[in-house]
Amino acid sequence: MKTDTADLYPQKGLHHRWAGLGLSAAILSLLSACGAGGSGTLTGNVMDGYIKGAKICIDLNANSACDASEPTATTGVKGSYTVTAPIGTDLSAVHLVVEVPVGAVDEDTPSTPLTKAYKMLAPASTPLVVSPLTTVVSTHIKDGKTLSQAQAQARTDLGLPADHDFSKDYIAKSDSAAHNVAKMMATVLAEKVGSATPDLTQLKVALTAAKPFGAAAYAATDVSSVIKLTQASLAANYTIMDFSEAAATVTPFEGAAAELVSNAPTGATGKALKLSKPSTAQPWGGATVSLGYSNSVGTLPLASTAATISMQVYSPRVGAVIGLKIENAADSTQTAYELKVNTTKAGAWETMLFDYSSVTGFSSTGTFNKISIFPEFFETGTGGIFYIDDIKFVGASAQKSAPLTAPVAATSNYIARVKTDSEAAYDTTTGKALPGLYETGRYAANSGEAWWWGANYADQIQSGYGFSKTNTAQWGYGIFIKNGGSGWSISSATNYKFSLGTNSECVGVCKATLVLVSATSADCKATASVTLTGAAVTSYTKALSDFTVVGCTTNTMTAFKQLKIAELHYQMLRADMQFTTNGNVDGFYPNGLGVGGGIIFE
Ligand SMILES: [Ca+2]
Ligand SMILES: [Ca+2]
Repeated sequence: MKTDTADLYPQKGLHHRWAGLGLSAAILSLLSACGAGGSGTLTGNVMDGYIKGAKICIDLNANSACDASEPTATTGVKGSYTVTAPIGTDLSAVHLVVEVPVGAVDEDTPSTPLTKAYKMLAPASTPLVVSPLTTVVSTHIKDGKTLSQAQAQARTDLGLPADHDFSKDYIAKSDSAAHNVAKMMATVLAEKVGSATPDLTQLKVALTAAKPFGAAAYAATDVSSVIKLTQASLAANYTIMDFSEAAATVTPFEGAAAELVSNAPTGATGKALKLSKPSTAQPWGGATVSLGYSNSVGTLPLASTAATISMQVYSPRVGAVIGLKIENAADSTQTAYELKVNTTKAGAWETMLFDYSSVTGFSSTGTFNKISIFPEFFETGTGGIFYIDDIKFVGASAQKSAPLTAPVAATSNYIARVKTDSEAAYDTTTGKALPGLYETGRYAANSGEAWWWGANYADQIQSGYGFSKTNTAQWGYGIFIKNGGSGWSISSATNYKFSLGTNSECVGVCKATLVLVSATSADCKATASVTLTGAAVTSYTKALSDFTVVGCTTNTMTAFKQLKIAELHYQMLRADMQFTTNGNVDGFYPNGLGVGGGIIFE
């Protein structure tokens, strides 16, 4: 602040208020005599760190934005500013507004211009400092409090001491504790208010978001961890597991003990995980927590920019190492990632963040749907009791996919096993009964175009083979398998497995189109395609989530899976055939498609 300048604060109604705040004699000496009006020059510093390149104005029309008609300045070195109020302005009734643009420089981090815009306020009657902290004071004044009431409430909200003076430059005073709180609050303002014109509702939302972190920021020796917690609380998130789910299970391993309990220390919501590791346990003893088949949870939507998991942890001691591992529940050969974080509280809940983007070589590629927790990871177990609750994914609002489910059929995964008697038996359009209720057949717009039609191998049926390049009116051909009953249920399946053969000329070129026809309506179906990769009968797995649904009441795969499936089709469409290698002198090109082996939804 500039106590050495001859700045004037000559406003009506200011003297009694300022005197009431106990401002120093040095500041009071700056005041000129009050008149019944007159212009007022306001000067001070804008900060959380000093911010250069921000716009500041006197918000005469109280819309929390700087309008063209309002006295405006740009902050200079050390965030310094000077603006002059018009004659007659009642500074006790207006606020200063600071618009911090992208690219402004915070002298805390001078080499990294700010990447997020935000706004700050301060009562114009106390203009020496405009900071994230004064923004809270202004918020309370706008909400109906007097200046002194607002200052008292802001101290409480932000965990500041009772004697904190909002008009003192905390940087000049080397008050790093207050500076920490300001940094935290600036983070919240950037995230919750941003460049929008903040109305009272937005300001209060920001304040509410900041409240849980004020005291921790004030007490922190390194505020970066508090900032990270603040950012995590502001980011989109979803609950991976809170242990109250009906499907919640825990599987301890390597000597650790774990169970789900309803009597965790106050602060848990519903059930929580109770964990301990005796000295006899392996250093890597822990527990896998899950909601589905194969110890899975919903697949994490990991990305390079969103790879943080938060957990509520209740530790018996400070400095205990908590490990958290993420891996693929269905594929143990996929790379897994482990992180260790130390507890910072004893006998109290704390939020712990596990940011996998900090792991050297981290890649979000793959499926991560299994979580294991390690108390006293690679420490000698003390047998101390740990509690875990509310495991959340930070940075996305929904899981990528649901936890795994068990394979559909208990006795056999096969819903159809296609085995033919003779070629002739298939050379009809009405199909042929399979063992059980199933029926199979083939179709084409013009089977006369095919050179070879309806053959059979052992354990396999084949439909068309050679097709003419010139008959472009024809779309192709298909093979179907029908359920003779009410249909197959695929509601709990994730994948569709089947086996197709083709001729060698098609390998890597031709595609088969897959069609699932619902039992509800022949128009309601799901389609996908696969590139044929082997001439011999080759097994393929297609994720059901890769299908496109058309013609149904609700055209989503989630809804479609609730319908029963009446028919399975495998088609070779003309657009997906190869017309490069000629198969014979009659002008037919080999584009065969055979179905063999089992057909499985699991
Ligand atoms: Ca304005
Ligand atoms: Ca819980």
